[in-house]
Amino acid sequence: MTERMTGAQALVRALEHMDVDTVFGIPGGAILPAYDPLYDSTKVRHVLVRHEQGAGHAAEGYAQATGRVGVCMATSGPGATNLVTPIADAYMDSVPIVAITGQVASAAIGTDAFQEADISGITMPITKHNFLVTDAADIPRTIMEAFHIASTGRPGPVLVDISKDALQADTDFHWPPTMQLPGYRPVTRPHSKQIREAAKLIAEAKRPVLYVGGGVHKARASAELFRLAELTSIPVVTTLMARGTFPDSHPQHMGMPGMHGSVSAVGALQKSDLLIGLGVRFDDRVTGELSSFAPGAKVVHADIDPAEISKNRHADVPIVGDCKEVIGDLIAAIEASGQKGDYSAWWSMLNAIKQTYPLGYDEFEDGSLAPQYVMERLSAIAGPDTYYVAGVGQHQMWASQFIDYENPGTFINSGGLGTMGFAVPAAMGAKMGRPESTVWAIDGDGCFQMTNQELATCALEGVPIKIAVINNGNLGMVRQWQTLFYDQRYSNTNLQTTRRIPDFVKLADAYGCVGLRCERPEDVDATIKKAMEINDVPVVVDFVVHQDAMVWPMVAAGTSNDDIKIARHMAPKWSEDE
Ligand SMILES: Cc1ncc(C[n+]2csc(CCOP(=O)(O)OP(=O)(O)O)c2C)c(N)n1
Ligand SMILES: [Mg+2]
Repeated sequence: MTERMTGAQALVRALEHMDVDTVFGIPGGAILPAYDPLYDSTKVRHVLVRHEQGAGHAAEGYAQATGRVGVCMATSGPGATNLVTPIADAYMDSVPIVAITGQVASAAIGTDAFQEADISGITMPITKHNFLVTDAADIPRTIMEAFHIASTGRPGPVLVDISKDALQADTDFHWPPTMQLPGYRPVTRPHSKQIREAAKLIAEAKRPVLYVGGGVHKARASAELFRLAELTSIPVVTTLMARGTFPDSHPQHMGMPGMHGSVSAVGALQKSDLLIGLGVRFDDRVTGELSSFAPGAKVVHADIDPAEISKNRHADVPIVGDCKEVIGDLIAAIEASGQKGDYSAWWSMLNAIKQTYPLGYDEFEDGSLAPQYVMERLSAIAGPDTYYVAGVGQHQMWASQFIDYENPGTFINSGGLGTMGFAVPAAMGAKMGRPESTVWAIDGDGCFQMTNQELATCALEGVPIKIAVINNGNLGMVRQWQTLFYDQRYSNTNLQTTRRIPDFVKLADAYGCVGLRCERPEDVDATIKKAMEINDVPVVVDFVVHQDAMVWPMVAAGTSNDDIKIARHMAPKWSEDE
């Protein structure tokens, strides 16, 4: 049935048909027509954020926690440009979001009109696709296409920029529209010949590793991964984007690889003779110096995005397909062949490395708090059913290293772009998507000061997230690099938070949240338990920690994984032996 309505009404109706229940945004002139029918929608809840960056990260957090498309909305010009960072973030981490922006009237486009910014031009390289809509009749179809593109194939952000006159014009609305995407057909079914090749290499290998990335959880393939791992007895490493995709407690789990990976995970990759890359992109933070990465390994690389395959490292067996299908087919091929590799020598080597070089950290003699201890206790008390959402910096790496992830998707963070300010709004979005779950943001004192205004949103909208501010008084990760590579010349990394500017407890209070402070190891458990008991308002815990805690192990940027250090000037034995 066709109904007569405005473009703005058609937009809201289309969002309702797409089952959107939450939109994060801020209104303004160009998008104002859309906010009027939104006011009446009983299906779509609009969450008024305090900064558009918060809207974008909230959409990402929502998407990551639910597997559905997150939606954010902003006006033209500065509203739209404030979305650029989260759009870039979603692009780097393949997060499905749809960003809807108002644009100046079509007749004014290109005239430097008030609040005009060419947001589709600006976001061209950081969106999976984007649209500029100037005809009301195109709105429903474009919205359907945007959701389809964002959520299928390799997920990613899609921008829909709609001119004000298109929102105001009358049009005929009917649903469903017919999508017109002739050139868009992501390949999900892997090629059977490639699967057989991969199965053959797996049977022949002596030192294989399952190198698991964010794509496996995005394909909802953790159960398949678990079966493949147990069927083959191959060790597993999970990247920063894949933490929880394979349980940390499993004996075959070697940890996280990369710049701050465990010696066992980095060692497994380096010494491997077969890397089975699943939904990974051989990121420089994992490979270190590319030319010396896993030098003896053949590579099977499966990804839904053909552009990733052989981008950084040549794939001997390229497999284009959805990881759920790829892994399922691999299992079938391995079972059919009846062959099983013999990895016993490999396992004795890996188990020895794992035993000799567990993750660890130093306590401080002055009785001050070690940030890693906070993570361990948070992990133990909040448990593996909690969603942990990290900011960017040292605290992010400790959150990855010292929290035990048992469930897929329970660690949400900004991996590719490394966006400070991600945690608070993303945690808000995650909590709105999963209201029944506990959501802990783990933030740095620097990151927290970038987006903590969304505490107001959380308090007013009834989103009781918990935030652990790991307050080391510094831009800690940058300070760590200054310690190691710039002669301890601490140029512009001291935030002077020790002077309590701002006082995070008072700030929490000002935002209608509960603020707690913890400065001594003996108070950590009681403070976390107290925070766990407060479920009606957001809680901010100011964990004042020692400024000199460092993230180890570390592979210095641009150097070889073989040169991993477990502490300053301390290399593990395995790299010296060979
Ligand atoms: C938006 C943005 N600006 C700058 C950086 C560079 N950067 C990476 S980590 C970091 C320090 C973060 O400080 P804090 O939030 O206190 O975390 P810590 O490392 O101390 O745990 C900085 C400045 C960044 N990643 N993102
Ligand atoms: Mg800090």
